[in-house]
Amino acid sequence: RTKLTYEKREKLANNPIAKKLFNIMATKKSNLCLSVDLTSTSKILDLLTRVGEHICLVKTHVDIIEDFSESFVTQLKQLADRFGFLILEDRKFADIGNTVSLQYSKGLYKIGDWADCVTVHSLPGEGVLKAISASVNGVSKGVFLLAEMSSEGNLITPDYIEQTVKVAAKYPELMTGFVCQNKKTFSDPGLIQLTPGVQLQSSGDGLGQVYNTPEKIILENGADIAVVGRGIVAAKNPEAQVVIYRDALWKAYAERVGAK
Ligand code: UP6
Repeated sequence: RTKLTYEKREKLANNPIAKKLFNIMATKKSNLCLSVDLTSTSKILDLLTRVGEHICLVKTHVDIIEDFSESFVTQLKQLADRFGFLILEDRKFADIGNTVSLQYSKGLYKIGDWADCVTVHSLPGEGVLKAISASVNGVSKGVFLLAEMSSEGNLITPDYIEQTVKVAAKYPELMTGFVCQNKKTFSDPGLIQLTPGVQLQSSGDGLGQVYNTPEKIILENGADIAVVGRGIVAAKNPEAQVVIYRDALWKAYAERVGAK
């Protein structure tokens, strides 16, 4: 899987969002996902206006925003169209299927209306994937299933990881990829490895987060898309940092697949 180019893997993907992401990565030469963990809509929109051209995906935590509105969603989607990136809502759904389908489609956020893809925990079992599959009902949407976490002392075991990958195989149309940390976690080249816990300046945050370098996560750990949050968002000059991360990540990918 990790030796194949994104162009080749686009053809092997079943999920339409995975196909689009592989295509965007190859076209924009960016395997960088920006995690915009900010609490104000104007700050999020402003940052994306400045760095959108360098990213393939934006990851939101919509429930930390203090002034959420429908107009925010409209503007976010406009930026996504203008700069050619997709939107991942990192909701980490983890309840019984019925509750998840309500959380996905209803409430204040109506995540299913605007997010191209969402993150989901496998903990509750297959029902959560079944529920999202039913809610999506043929529209082009995707799921990144959490197989591993970046945080120190997390309770995920090798058996949990194996069962997670197994259950995902039953939903090829829905699965965009896995949130995970290791290249051995799954082998299907049509799925995307999304890896958080990436920073150049620091090795942790004092609250359990563990950081690796762009080179390590792409070359050793098999990441296809790297998630960078505070490394860019909290930097003095995010425009400069975004280019540094994008270049380092792309260079590591090019080396991995043996491209010039
Ligand atoms: N995230 C992780 N680790 C995981 C899964 N998700 O850090 O295993 C998410 C966090 C945060 C982002 O919820 O939004 O990725 C990482 O941000 P950071 O780069 O600022 O640490």
